[in-house]
Amino acid sequence: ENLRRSLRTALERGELYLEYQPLIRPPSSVIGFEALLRWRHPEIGIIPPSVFIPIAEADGLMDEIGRWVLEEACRQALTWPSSLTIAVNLSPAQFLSGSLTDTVAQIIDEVGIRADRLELEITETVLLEKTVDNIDTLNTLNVLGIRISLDDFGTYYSSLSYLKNFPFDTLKIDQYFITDVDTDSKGQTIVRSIINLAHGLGMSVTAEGVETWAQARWLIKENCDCLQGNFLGRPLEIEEIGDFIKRPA
Ligand code: G
Ligand code: G
Ligand code: MN
Ligand code: NA
Repeated sequence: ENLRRSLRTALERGELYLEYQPLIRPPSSVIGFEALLRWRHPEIGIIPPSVFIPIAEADGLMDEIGRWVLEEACRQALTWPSSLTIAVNLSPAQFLSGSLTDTVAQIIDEVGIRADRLELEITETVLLEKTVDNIDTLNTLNVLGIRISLDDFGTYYSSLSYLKNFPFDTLKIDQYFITDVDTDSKGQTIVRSIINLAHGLGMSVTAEGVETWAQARWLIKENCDCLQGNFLGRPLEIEEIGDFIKRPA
């Protein structure tokens, strides 16, 4: 309740900021970063998004915060080499707001970033309702040249009909499946199938939460297109990005 009140002013006080986690094409090229929202609370310290995003959504603040995230991430990406992409997570409220495509089009225009450098990540939960509208939204974004990733794939209500009906460019396999992918044979069968399915549908695959060399090696062997996780690069502060990009591959 205290948090709720201070979240209302967090944005204007500059307490929200973004970290950037590298997306790696095996074996080691940086192809872009995923923006991850953080809140530096003056008394409590750093509060993770899993704590404050639900509050922001419940209080109707997520549209404004989400807009700020998009603009901030795009401005930041403009300072990087132009081959690098920027991935931004969308909250369900943002996706369902009805104004998302206008907002995104306006921001990329204002910031002056190429649309194909922007990737929007959505989770399956937003697809459960208003399906026809959702397909329209995704198609419009696609026509603009923006790429769409299905985040946290494999958990929740994963439905194969989403893959048939929605225009995703990338499928991000949830960390849940990656944790023991080097040792668990059932999990391996599932991940291998997801990779083949995605490739068959013309999508690329990103593995999330890669924490060990053994996991990375297995995924590379199975033709996973992109790896993300603390083993390859933890979320970075803005000032750390330059060095990370320049590091020897
Ligand atoms: O960074 P971390 O692992 O704490 O993120 C936890 C969750 O918060 C993840 O599900 C992530 O997708 C989500 N998240 C991080 N940044 C943003 C953001 O800018 N907007 C939205 N809607 N979700 C975010
Ligand atoms: O839901 P989404 O995939 O957007 O959330 C990504 C979250 O996963 C971020 O909060 C990020 O901090 C976290 N994360 C990224 N890499 C790793 C990792 O290797 N291990 C763990 N445990 N979490 C990670
Ligand atoms: Mn994500
Ligand atoms: Na995820």
